[in-house]
Amino acid sequence: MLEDLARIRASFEKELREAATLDALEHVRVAYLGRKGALASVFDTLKTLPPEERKHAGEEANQLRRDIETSLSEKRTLLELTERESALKKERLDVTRPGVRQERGHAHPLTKITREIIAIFSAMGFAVVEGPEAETEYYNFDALNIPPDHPARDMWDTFWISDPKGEDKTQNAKRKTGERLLLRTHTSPVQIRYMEAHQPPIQIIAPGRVYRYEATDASHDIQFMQIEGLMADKNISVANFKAVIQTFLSQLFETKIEMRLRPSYFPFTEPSFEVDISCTYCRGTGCSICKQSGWLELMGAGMVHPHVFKAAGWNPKTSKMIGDHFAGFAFGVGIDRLAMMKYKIPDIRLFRSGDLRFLKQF
Ligand code: FA5
Repeated sequence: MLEDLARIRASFEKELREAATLDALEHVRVAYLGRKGALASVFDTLKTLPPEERKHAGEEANQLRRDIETSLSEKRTLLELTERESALKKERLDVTRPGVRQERGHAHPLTKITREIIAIFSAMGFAVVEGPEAETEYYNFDALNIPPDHPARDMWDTFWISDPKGEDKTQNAKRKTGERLLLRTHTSPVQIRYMEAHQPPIQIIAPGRVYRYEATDASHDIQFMQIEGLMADKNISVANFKAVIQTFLSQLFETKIEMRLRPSYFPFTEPSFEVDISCTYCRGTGCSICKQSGWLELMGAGMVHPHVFKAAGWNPKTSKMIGDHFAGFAFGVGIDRLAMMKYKIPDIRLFRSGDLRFLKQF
């Protein structure tokens, strides 16, 4: 019996040394202390021994069980520690490892150029004002000297929010002619709104979205941006307009830009002109953007028509300010066209395409 116990102790110590993981250790425990383990059979055999032999062998067997339990418990503590250490090593945080780069958004090219334009005009003393995009027929047309049935209305076909003939049965149908709503075709209505609320002299710009019902191509969209400009004071002339626009263009393009004034017609200015700049995309040789002409139409402009001053309540007969030599110039620049020229963008439709390959270039 005592020999059996010595053999069990020896083989236990060997297996204990070899157990390198907690799982392996558990196997050793079951093999020696389990219900069907080596010690269980020792205790079964003990029962069959004569009493004088049983006492001594029983003490030895119990001693062996205590020794096995102690050894298992010590080894378990040791293995738990090493396994925790190696798990920690695997999870180690490397603070020097480069992080995952977060993509940052940025301003749309039209927003970018609008901010630049505003900065240039602000430096020249122009205040920045805004008007509604859903505009009344009165401000978009009538007050700008374009009464109903005037042929000039054909120049700006738009999206009506209520039926232009007033035949719709909606709430808007109750509006009188002039009060019907449309998506503004230009920023010029802001001129009237501002003049109604302020006294001369004035010097403003009004940036914003405008809408037109027309066919699209590389330089025309149904939605685009304009900046309106208005300067009204004594002795204002076309010379002032040319100086302001030349300064503006050379600062925006950071070089002297070739421009030309062409006679034109707008009901709200007299005289009226179009301002073209030499196409920076093809350097004036002709391309799809400038329709092979070498010039790109950038803005409509002119000297404010007296009817417009009157519509805004600035009456030369009743106002001391609006007397002799009082005049104003106004202009409406296409911001998309400026951005196309500055950033060399071949198609205006790219601005609202939502194509990230395009937008990420700015
Ligand atoms: C007007 O809108 C006038 N309100 C401008 C004006 C203001 C004249 C003050 C006199 C006094 P016009 O329709 O020409 O004019 O448009 C002005 C500019 O908007 C054009 O020169 C062009 O740069 C831009 N533009 C016009 N139509 C489009 C379009 N479909 N897509 C992109 N830009 C356009």
